[in-house]
Amino acid sequence: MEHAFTNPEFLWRTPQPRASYDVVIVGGGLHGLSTAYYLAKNHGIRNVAVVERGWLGNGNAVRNTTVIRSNYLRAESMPLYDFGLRLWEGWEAELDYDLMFDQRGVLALTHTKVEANGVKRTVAANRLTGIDAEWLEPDDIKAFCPIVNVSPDIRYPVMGASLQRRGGIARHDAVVFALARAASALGVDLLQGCEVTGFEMAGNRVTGVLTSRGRIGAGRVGLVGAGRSPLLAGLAGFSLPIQSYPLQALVSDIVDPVLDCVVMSGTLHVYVSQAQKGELVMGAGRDTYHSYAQRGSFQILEHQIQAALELYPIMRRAHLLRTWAGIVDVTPDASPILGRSPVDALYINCGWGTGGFKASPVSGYVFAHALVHEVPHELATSFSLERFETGTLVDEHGAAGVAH
Ligand code: FAD
Ligand code: PYC
Repeated sequence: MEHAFTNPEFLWRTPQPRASYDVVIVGGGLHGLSTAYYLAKNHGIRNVAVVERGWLGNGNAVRNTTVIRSNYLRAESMPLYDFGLRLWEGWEAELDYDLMFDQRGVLALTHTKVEANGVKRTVAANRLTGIDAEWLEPDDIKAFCPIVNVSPDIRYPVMGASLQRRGGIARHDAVVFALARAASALGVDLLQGCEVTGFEMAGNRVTGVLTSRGRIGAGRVGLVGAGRSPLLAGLAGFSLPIQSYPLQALVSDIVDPVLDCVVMSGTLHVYVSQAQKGELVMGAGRDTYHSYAQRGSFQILEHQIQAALELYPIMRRAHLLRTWAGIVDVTPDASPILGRSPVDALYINCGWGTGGFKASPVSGYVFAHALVHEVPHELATSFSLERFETGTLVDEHGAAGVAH
């Protein structure tokens, strides 16, 4: 199996754009690359371009903290995310790449009775759907993850946790490399430094994209721009029920192995895992103001570190190495939007918000299906844009993992 950082051969094709493509995907993050890969692999559609304003994977793709799990609450979401987790379970072999996918278990701590009841409900819903989920009492948590402070004397004592043992982490930049290589090998053109600045229309139908590298004709267009989706929709003349916020994270310096699972606390706004290299990777709730700037506010960082020191006293000895942020696209129900847009031949894949890394495989899988068949994949029928008119929302705030 090849490894991203020992193999110097990343020769994905960066050609001049062709005059036109069957499908143009706007956005070269994980979901855009995954869509292109599945268009070529599952549907034999190879006359495809991924059009990226910067370099592949410059956005959320490599800014996220790589938590993978499928323990969502709603009947509409669980099959989608769990199919995604099953794709992860086969992806290293399929892409022939070491993604450092590691099913080390994801704990979600609770700190109030209300929160504990909610998480127990999710555990029950997961089990009824065939998704692995367990409820742990504080002593079990201590045994599973010794660095968690389960003392009843802290500000927000731990009242129990859900555990998904199949959950875990992967290496995000390796996933970008692997998908880019696989898509390129199947004939997809990966056009970097190619910003979409407008759309060419014939009536209500999109016929091409206007870019910083010229006009590119398109049979169909898929918008996969994560935090910038509202701007892209605006260029096409419609609006999306999405708000863009910074979401930040940090890493410590490299320390000895102290943590071999992922621990999340939605109430205290902190979650942590330890990268294979040794850094403690730590995230927070999202920032409370809108922005397209890829940096977060200091006050969030301060609360995140306070919470971490309370929950994991051992972290007093760690040093902060680096902080960063990405721009996440948040919908009113914390669920994605997948499928048709108000413009003919223009499809949208966005709104994964704070939780789209785990969905990288399934997002591309179902969106490629929609682009080819012009109807949603059966796993995605509940995630259309129309739900915001009909009111059939899929509220996943409780399972989002980070505070909204
Ligand atoms: P992006 O990588 O942002 O891709 C969008 C691309 O579109 C960008 O490359 C951008 O340059 C391009 N683009 C935009 N406008 C244009 C244009 N006009 N022309 C051409 N290209 C354009 N999810 C989890 O499941 N688990 C986690 O632990 C997790 N942690 C996170 C932590 C942080 C700090 C952040 C910021 C996010 C986190 N997420 C997590 C969410 C996850 O990263 C995103 O939901 C997911 O990466 C979004 O899909 P993407 O990779 O395609 O997005
Ligand atoms: O969706 O599991 C998640 C997540 C963890 C951190 C950010 N998002």
